[in-house]
Amino acid sequence: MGVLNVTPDSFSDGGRFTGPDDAVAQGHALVADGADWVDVGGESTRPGAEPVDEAEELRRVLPVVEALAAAGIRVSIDTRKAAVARAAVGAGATLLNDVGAQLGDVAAELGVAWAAMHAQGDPATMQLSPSYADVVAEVRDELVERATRAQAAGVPEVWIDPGIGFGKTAAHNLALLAHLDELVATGFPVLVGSSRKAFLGQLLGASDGATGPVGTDDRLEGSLATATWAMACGVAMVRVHDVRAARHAASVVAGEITMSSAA
Ligand code: PMM
Repeated sequence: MGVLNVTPDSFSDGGRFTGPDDAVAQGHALVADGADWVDVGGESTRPGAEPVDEAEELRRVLPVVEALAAAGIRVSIDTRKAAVARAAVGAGATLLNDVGAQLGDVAAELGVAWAAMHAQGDPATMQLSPSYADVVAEVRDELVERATRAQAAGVPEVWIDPGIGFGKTAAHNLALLAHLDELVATGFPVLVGSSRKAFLGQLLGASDGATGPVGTDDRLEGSLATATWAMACGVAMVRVHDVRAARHAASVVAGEITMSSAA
């Protein structure tokens, strides 16, 4: 799943694709690089981000969803708002990527796939004091409860996502990654988004012996390491900015050897 944020303020690609034409071109580029899905988002959910009003979010995402879906690309809509989800599905999106895990009923009503992502708190405050007694069990149990409810309500395809970085410390993120097998064992297809996230900046900075984190554009090794690990754990989809590199890693994990390359 390739990330396409049509926002001025996302932590990594914010401000790069604010005009519809640039964003649509980037969506095509993600697919050319090997993405199966393009995940279009119009509201930044980075820590401390301010909420965006519905009209503005619709203005950002709808032309992009419409153009990419019309070109036959599988589009997911990354939103926390039911009205944006409905309009995006009307424009051709077929997966609700729901970082609040609240839109299961909307997915059921619309008859589209739903990805329920775990978050503790809202983006504005979620990194202030994340707290769990047992992060792996709590995240798993909450996701299974919501996913089971959505399935019963008639959602045709339900994904679960541990929500790396959403109300989690670096230690919480690492614990969730270390125990991805527990999410896979639930039987729901698992989606993981670790690409370029802050905890990777911290780990890579420490690896360099630096006092601070490395910048968002310098986190490829950590993004690939975590994506590869996730795939090896049986995760069905990774949400990434660097699609070509992740696609390469996926082809190695899957052992996609053709006759010509096997020689
Ligand atoms: N992370 C972000 C946004 N949307 N959706 C899912 N399902 N999983 C994630 O981990 C996730 C997400 C934040 O990253 P971005 O600002 O690069 O989009």
